[in-house]
Formats: sequence, structure tokens, C-alpha cells
Amino acid sequence: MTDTLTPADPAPADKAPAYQGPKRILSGIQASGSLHLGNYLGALKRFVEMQDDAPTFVFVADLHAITVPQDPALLGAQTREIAAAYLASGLDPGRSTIFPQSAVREHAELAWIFNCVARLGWLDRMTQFKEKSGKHKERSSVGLYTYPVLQAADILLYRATHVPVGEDQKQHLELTRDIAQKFNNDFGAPQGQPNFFPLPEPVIQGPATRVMSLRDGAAKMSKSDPSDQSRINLLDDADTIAAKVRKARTDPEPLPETLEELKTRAEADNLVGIYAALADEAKAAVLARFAGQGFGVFKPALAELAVEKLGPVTAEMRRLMADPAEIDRVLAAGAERAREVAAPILAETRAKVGFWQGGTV
Ligand code: AQP
Repeated sequence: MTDTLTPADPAPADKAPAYQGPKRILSGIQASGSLHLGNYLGALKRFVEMQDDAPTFVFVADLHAITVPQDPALLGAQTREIAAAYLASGLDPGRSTIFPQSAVREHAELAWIFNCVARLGWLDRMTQFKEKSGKHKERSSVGLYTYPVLQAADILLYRATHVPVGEDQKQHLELTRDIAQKFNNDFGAPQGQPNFFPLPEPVIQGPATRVMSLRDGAAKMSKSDPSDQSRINLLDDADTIAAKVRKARTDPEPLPETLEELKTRAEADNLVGIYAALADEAKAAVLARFAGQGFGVFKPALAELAVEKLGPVTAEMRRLMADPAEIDRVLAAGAERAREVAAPILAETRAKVGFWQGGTV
């Protein structure tokens, strides 16, 4: 679990009236490898459900991807693959702005300004850096360390108010709120004016905010897990999905009747959560159907459901990936629309910081 952020140098309490701009939704996924069921249930499916609520910005996080080594020959294809997953999951480029992060250079510029707003003590508490850098902290890139500052820039560049993410991103969202508040206080609004940046809300909802590995109920399903058996990839075929579910680690007991009993059985809980999220049902409803049954019954039912729900997404992804020019058209149009929103917000931010305003460069 993530710690609660307690800044070493806390921003003073917010004095200005609350931000009053429109609701905007923003999120992204790193272009760092194949997408898996955790990304689908914890993020993609949520983006699609929310896109009618407010203007939605969804980017492919390629600037984040290079915080760890990437093969330059593959990064472009990985970017298109994430874009294909967005489209195949149901994001509509007519309603949602879909773009590669690196194509909107304002992200990097705002991140620099925020690097000078965030405090080292705040970043030192980020648990994801500790997990990702492991024992070799001094060999990690500086980018991996300041990743959450770039994330704050991604969000606030669009003055996004709502950010759908999985549970693992909660701490980074708290940092974004602290950066926004400190910027508002340090450079903020003239007396009595509302805050310049919103304090964005994480939207962490649904039965699958933290899908766990199929091999270890205590580890998050992750792209970087060395075992491919630990995750269901969005591009896996039906036989592979069925085999992975069949081999998923479980215990020998039948499924219990109550959520209370399920809580103490991490692997069983994870599989029931996956079933519930795929079926759009509550976990209790899944237990009501399968209580007393063993995994010999439950696993084939889960595999069948996973294939039924993911099959059309996989097929559409493959179709789109066979036409990279079409994906590029969507990404280019999205980048243009994103810049139309981002550029004036960055220009105002630059003016607040006091950068030279003598002309356009
Ligand atoms: N296991 C998960 N369960 C639910 N949600 C998840 N997300 C990731 N894993 C799970 C959510 O997916 C979105 C995009 O994540 P990301 O790829 O940008 O970064 P990540 O969280 O670091 O994802 P991975 O798969 O764990 O990648 P690696 O292994 O490269 O670090 C986010 O909203 C995230 O919460």
C-alpha cells in the first residue's frame, strides 16, 4: 500500500477560493510493453466509461516510458499499440483527445517548472520509485525519480479535474495535488481570484483497481514481471488465456459464501475480482453463483468469460495495428487538439513564473 504523503516542506493552507474551471478528465498509459488485464480493467475500461462525462484527454506516455531503457526501434510501435488498445477498447477519437505525450512539448516544459516547485522530501516518499529502482537506486535514471513531477505536469497542463487510475497511482495523485497547491500559493491568483490550478481528484473505482499477478496474490499484475504466466496480455489468443487461467495459483478450498472469508485468500479473491470486473457484477454476486464450487468449475468459467470479453478487443487491436497510418492520423489530430488546450495554460503559467514576455519565440 502507498503511504500518505506528508510533505517535508508543506504548502501553506490554501487561501484563495477553489478552482472554478470546467470538469476535465485525463489519464495515460506508458508505452513500455504489452498491455495486460490489469491495465484494461483498472484503466482502459474506466476511461471508456468516463468519456461521456466531460472532455477527456488520453495520452500514450512515451516520455514516461524512457525513464527505463527502451529500444528506440520499438518505441514508435509500442506507442501505436497503446493507441490501438485505446481505440479497440472503445475510446472514440471524436469525443476523446488521444495523443502521444512527446508530441505536445508543453508537457516537458511544465514538468521543469514543477521540478522547481516540488520538494525533494516529497519525492523521497514515493513508493513506486523505491519498488522500481530496487537495490540499484544510484543506477536509476533521474527521470525515474522525477516521474511523478512529469505526471503532475501531464495532468495540470490541461487543468484536468478528474484522473481515472489504478490503486498504484494514488500516491502520485496526492503529489500532484501538493504541487498544484504550492504553485497556487507561490505564484497564485491576485487577491480574491480563484486558484490557477485545480486540485485533481483520483478516480479509483470498480472491483479491479488492483489486479494481482496470476502467480502471486501479493504482487501486482505488471508489464515488467519477468513471468509471462503472471499476466493476461491484451494480445493473448484464446488458448493462451485459457492455459494461463488454468495454471493460475490458487488454494485447494472451494469458493466461500462471504466476502469476509474471501479476503483471507489472496489468489481466490483476485480471480473472483477479475470475474466480477469482466462481468460488470459485484464480487458478492459472483460468490452467490459459485460458492461451494471448486476451481475446477470456476477457472473454466473465468477463462470463457475472459475470452468472450477480451476477444473482440484483441481482434480490433490487431486490425488497427495492421494499419499504422490510420493510427498515426488519430494521434496527429489528437496532438493538435491537445496543444490547443495546453499552449494557453502553459503561456499563463510562464507569465506567472515571471519568464521574459518580450515577444514570441
Ligand atoms: N495490476 C493492475 N491493476 C489495476 N490497474 C493497473 N494499472 C497498472 N497495473 C494495474 C493501471 O494502468 C494504468 C497504466 O499504467 P502504466 O502502464 O502507465 O504504469 P504502471 O502502473 O507502472 O503499469 P505496469 O503494468 O505495472 O507497468 P510496469 O510493469 O512497466 O511498471 C495506470 O492507471 C495504472 O494504475
